[in-house]
Amino acid sequence: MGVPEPITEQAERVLTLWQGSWVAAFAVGILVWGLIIWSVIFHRKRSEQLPPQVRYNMPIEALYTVLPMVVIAVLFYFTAKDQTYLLETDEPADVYVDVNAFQWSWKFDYSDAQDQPILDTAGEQVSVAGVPTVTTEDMPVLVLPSDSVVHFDLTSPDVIHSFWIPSFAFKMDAIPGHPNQFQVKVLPGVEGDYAGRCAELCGVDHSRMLFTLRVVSPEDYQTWLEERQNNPAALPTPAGQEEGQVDQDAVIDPSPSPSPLTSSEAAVAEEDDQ
Ligand SMILES: [Cu+2]
Repeated sequence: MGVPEPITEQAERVLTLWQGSWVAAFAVGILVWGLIIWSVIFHRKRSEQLPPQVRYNMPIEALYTVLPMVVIAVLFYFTAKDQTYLLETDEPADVYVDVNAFQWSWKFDYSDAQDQPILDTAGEQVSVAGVPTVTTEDMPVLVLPSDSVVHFDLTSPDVIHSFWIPSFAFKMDAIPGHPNQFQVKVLPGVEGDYAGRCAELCGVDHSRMLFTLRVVSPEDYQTWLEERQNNPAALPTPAGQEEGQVDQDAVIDPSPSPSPLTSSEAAVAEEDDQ
């Protein structure tokens, strides 16, 4: 029903809850529709005589009250149970990623299984930073290993954003001054590219706050990581760094300098003016 194929254990749970809720909704719907159709067909107007008017039917009124409460209680039970599971962060993770959501892109900082920053040969943390774009080639790429537990720490320096990977069937807000976190177990065999978005209207370039999730095998992940560690210079240059390096001495002043008129010429010029 329009839900992307789940690529994490958590997403599978969300999908099950979603489908279970629909089954429950259809069961209630079929019962209600059935009763409506039954009364429409078998209790049509038979004569001009008014049927006996009944009120205060205690058993039926009690049923009206109790039955919806049972339905809500069951839905609540499964929702609360799954929510607790989805927000668990106790499992030791294989990869820790600091997700920095900013106006209007993402920066992903990588840490190892001990949550220690992974440093490159220049001593900087391995990270991926993006710029606002709608072009797939220009999007920042969040690389993650399959068959691994990944822990996300979400922060924002400006306004509230929301970290959303539709294939996770999950999103969580990145709120200034309020760190958020969640974990997923990425399933084995789901290598590929997936869409990533900001799901909170956060400003003029919100719609260009896109990224790509690239799931690779754990071996390819290690290769990618080592490549990034050994080539700190390979990081993309932040946009606009090339500008601003203009040699200020080479700038020609375009305003005309006053012409060196002699005093007589200046006098003639003055007379012409009058
Ligand atoms: Cu945003």
